Amino acid sequence: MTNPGWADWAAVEKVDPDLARAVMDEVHRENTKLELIASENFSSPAVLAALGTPLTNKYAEGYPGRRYYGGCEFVDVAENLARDRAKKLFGAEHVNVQPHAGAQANVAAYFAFLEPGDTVMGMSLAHGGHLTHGSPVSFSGRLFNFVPYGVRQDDELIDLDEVRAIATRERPKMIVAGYSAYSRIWDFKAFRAIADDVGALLLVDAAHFIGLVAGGVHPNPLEHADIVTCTTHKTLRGPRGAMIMCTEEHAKAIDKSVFPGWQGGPLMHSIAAKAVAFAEAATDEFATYSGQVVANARALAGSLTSEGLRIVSGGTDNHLMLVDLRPAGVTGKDAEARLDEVGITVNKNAIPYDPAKPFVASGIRLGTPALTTCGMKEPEIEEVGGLIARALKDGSDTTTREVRAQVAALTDRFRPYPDVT
Ligand code: DSN
Repeated sequence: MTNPGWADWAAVEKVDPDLARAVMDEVHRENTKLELIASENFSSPAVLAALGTPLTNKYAEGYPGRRYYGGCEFVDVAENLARDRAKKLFGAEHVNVQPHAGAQANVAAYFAFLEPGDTVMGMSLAHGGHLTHGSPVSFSGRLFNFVPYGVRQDDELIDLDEVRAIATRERPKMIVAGYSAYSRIWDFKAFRAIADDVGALLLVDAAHFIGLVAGGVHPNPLEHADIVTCTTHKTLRGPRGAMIMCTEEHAKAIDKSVFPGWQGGPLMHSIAAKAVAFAEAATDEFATYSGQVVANARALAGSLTSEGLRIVSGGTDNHLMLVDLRPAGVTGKDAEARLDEVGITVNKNAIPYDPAKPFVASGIRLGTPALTTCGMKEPEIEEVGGLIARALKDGSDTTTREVRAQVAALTDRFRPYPDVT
């Protein structure tokens, strides 16, 4: 096939040099900083190319074969490819690939089964849950009666006895399992049993770890949950977006809630890129990648621990970890700024039972999906751990200069888009 003209970057530079400069600056940033934000990753050139197609032009409200617009025969092919690939990849009975983002997937999934005011359980944001799991500043906490559960103070693991006791007392209509900042494998089976005991639906928000499931290095929540929501751009390494998977029994309710319930026209270019990402995620190369993400996270946690920092719950089984910075005498806010100064991108994060305010926080959250995409393995990740510890312990100009130089040496060898200069 000849190179289609729309993928011509020069056209953007010509029409909008200001925007082109911002994009190229961002690519330069991605190429020259060490990306450790646990929810970020670098999509492949194939995913990026699929995003930049004329499929963005098409209105396709409805679902394949049942649209409210004519001319949908080819976007139907794209959506069917995405749905069928996701079904196969995760063993799902039904998949809706239209949610624009994780929060939209969750709102649609909640409203497929709940009425405002219904009681739901979700992990507290302060203990590693997500805003949409009942935080009072999100629609979820405002519209539903969310009752939070959390982790024990002593070992920082989910307290299943507490989850069971709350469920028995509150009789929720739904239990939401899943996290944005928890570094251990979730006991889906135990949550299923608790949900069954109280007659609740079990929804797993797998946004963070779904790529590890695709890669075969993490238990599959589909084996236990009624509904699984997830994003497609974190460990799964696809385009920014989301999807909902469920049993056949709930398929109609989910589809109706996504459209016309909460969304209008689906983003067909994004759905096309999801299809490409699912094809990539089904390869042996992706399985190897996922295994390396987990191995790298363990290596990073080990290296930080040996530098005297404390990993919440003592370690990690997935792609992320929370680092308690109190032993280093620095706040999460200051650590984020300090690491940015040396070229390492992270986010401050509350740790469980954090005495600091959320905007200051006592911790940072680190993840290995992005650096693993760049090809890093244990030796380089351990070097990154050493650089983080050094930068946090010593803010002198000499250390700043030296760490920056070591970051540059690493990003010269490991960068997401080496062909872009
Ligand atoms: N913002 C995502 C994260 O960083 O985990 C979740 O929505």
